Amino acid sequence: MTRSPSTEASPVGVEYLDAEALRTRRRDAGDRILGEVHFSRPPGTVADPGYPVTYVDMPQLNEVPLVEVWTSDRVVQCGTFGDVRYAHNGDALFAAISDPVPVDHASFEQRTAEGYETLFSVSVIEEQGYPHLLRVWNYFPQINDESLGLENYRRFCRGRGIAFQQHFGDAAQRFPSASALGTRSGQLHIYALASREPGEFRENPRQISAYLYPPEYGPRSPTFARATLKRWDGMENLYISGTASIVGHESRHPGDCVAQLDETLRNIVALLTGTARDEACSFRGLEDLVCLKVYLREAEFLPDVRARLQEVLSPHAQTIYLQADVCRSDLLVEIEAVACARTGSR
Ligand code: 3EB
Repeated sequence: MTRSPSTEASPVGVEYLDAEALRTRRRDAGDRILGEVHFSRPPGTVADPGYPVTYVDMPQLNEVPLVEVWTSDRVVQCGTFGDVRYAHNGDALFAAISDPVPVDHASFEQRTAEGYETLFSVSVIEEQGYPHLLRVWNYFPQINDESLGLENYRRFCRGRGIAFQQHFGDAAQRFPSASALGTRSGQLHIYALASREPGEFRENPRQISAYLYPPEYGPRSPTFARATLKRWDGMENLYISGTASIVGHESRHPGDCVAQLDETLRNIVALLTGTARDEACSFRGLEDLVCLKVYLREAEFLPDVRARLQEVLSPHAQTIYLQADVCRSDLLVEIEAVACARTGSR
């Protein structure tokens, strides 16, 4: 079996590092890190490395905990604007913002909108020269609880939707790929990858576009694409949104985590093969996934899910398993991934 291409050689890469590998990386190449995301509580006070570091209170189920590290092939420049921290390298910008607003507070929607507006603001994304928002992550507590008569995820979608409408108008074709998951506690965290040159936003032929979901899923449809294709030099990267057991707009296989996993994998295969066909890319299937985050509603699903994934993934794929609330209460598993293929390798 040939080793799947790594994202490391690209202007922007992602790797999941254990504590020791992260220490080494920070020491030897800390000036080529765009950002870190830790899935655990903050480890007390640590020296500020300059680039964005986000601590998400989401239990990690791996025996050896891993940190999500976004890397650059050259020295990055770091900055702050308002509450946003960012790092950029000429091709891409990584930015993160955290807001301590309580989710059940009346201002949560407004604060979500403001968080996005700060991220979008001229000074961060545009003045620095990275107008193309490629991929966004959203994490906050109590995602399936109701506050002020509406589920918090749906309130989040309203706030985010307002910010997108102000920034993009109704141009759904500019929505980035995304994930939105529930944490155990803590702040509203939003982090994002943007670029100087555009990517291609992809939809899934098996699913209705999220921004066209009918109103039964909330007063404002979620504003995200199913995946973003970005070519960095000779590498094709597909940033796949959080993907779950949804066909059309309906959740499938209630109560059956393994059946939901298989439906999710069919959705991911459809994204990969559809993108390969329409964009003349080299993706073949699940073997092209290099980094995955697998969100499980219950830790007890881990053995079955891990066993099934080991059958279908490349042995070189890296996987972080997290216990998290998925944003529809009937969904038990959700997977986000990065696929990578060398251009012309098919
Ligand atoms: C879905 O397909 C499942 O609101 O940003 C997946 C990825 C989901 C991103 C978001 C929601 C989001 O609708 C949920």
